Amino acid sequence: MSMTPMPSDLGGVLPGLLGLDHVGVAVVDLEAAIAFYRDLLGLRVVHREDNLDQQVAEVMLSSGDGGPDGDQLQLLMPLAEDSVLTRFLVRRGGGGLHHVAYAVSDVRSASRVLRQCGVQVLYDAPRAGTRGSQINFVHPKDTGGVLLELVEHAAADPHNG
Ligand code: V0V
Ligand code: CO
Repeated sequence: MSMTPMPSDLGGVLPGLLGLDHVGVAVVDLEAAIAFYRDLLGLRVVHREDNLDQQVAEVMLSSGDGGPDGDQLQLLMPLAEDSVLTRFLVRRGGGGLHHVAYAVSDVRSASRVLRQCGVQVLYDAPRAGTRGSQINFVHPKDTGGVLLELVEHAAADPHNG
């Protein structure tokens, strides 16, 4: 893992980091995965959505109310054969931990600061995430091998601050 030294004028602190938001798990069979986490573990489905930009079907589950203090699990199944998620599943030969998402108050400034620190942020501008959020990603090569998502929730989202 290559770690880029933080410029001292930035203090090494990402602005507006609010905390862990969700863990993304890639699955081949979405309904089977929902059955496991909902019916066996007792998590609640708090949201479902197809994200055509990311080419994924997505289900958010939580053991709490799905709010900022509750844990959230995001199950992801590809909607297209040439999607990044399909590549991930093929490469791994099945599902697995796909990404870890942190909530930030401002995804543009967080992305800018990381970029200034030499970190590979994937998109020039944020894209559409779940429930009207705006998202960006840090390449796994800069994070110790885990794809990292930055998510800024929509102001009107009642589930998240
Ligand atoms: C690939 N690699 C990963 C990985 N995907 N490592 C850890 N976690 C992952 N998820 C590694 C792979 O093992 C290779 O390592 C290297 O990266 C290049 O592999 P690749 O198959 O050529 O992968 P790429 O470069 O085609 O794609 C990797 C990136 C891609 C990260 C660029 O997955 C991407 O654009 N992700 C952002 C979009 C996304 O993931 N959307 C789905 C979630 P070696 O072999 O070189 O060591 S959507 C979502 O979360 C939403 C909507 C939401 O929360 O609201
Ligand atoms: Co996500």
